[in-house]
Amino acid sequence: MKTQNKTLLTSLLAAVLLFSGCEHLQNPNQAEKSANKLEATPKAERKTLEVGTKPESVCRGFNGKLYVTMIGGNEPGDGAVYVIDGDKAKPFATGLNNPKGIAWVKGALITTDETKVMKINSKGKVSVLADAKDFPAEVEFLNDVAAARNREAVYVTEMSHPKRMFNPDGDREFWPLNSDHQNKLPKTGCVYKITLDGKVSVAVPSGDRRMPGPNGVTVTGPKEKPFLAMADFFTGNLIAYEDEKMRFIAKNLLRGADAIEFGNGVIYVSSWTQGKVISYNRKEKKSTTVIEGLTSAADFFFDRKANQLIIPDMLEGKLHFVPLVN
Ligand SMILES: [Ca+2]
Repeated sequence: MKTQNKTLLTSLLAAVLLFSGCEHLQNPNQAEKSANKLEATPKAERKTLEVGTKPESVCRGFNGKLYVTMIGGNEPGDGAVYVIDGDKAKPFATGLNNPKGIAWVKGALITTDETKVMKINSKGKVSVLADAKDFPAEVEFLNDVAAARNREAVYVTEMSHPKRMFNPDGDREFWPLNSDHQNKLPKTGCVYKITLDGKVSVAVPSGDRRMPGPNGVTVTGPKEKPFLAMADFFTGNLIAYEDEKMRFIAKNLLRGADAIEFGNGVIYVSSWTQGKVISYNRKEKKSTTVIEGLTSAADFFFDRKANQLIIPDMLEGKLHFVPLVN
């Protein structure tokens, strides 16, 4: 039993992803009526695509296509980035370990891979953008990647290790909020900024109890004054960081929080442990379910042009295309 739980936990660790800031890259093809075709369309359709073992994050990249990080199994080098071509998912870049967040910037896809950040060119060639030693503090579990608005840098979350957040005897069961276990979390979660020539700096510092384990990060706010917003995996808090200050957007909104995206006057948030995606109306302080009943809703892509979410269900090996109603 314990072994099974450990296996689940291992899957979990591998899984936690985030939002990727690829929103301005739409290049939708013709409206496609067939339920099994994959191109983003102006008229989005609800559909599901089987992609392989442990898809974690998705974004739009080269040639307007969708690119998906695939954690794969536990063997070193069995992780990959797949490209969605028609209704097939095919290897695009291989030899990764456990890639998680992905975002598209100028001339490259950027993905986290455990304690490294990798850069992938248009041919699928992988190089190291930032190695563990390039960070100003120890990194354990790099997760989400969001592109800066000028697409010349990325923001990457260091979630700190999720193994400390779960009861090892449970099935993806978090320790209770405000428990001793929460108090013992190391508060090393933070967000880094990495330029496309590999310079690493702290974008959101660690040490705040409200954000022990940031999973998702996104760039939001007005054009002249953008700021970062994070979804905390352990607490379910949504946090903004602006003018060097952290503040709540929502407290304990959705534990297991993974992706976070702003749009349509709401905030979309997924939960990896709860297998659901919600939209949160901040003015009304009201959550509405977008989709539920998944096993592990990971780092979805908000396809603004087609007004749909593309949600990896990591443990089921699927991508769900979910049109938005508003
Ligand atoms: Ca792997």
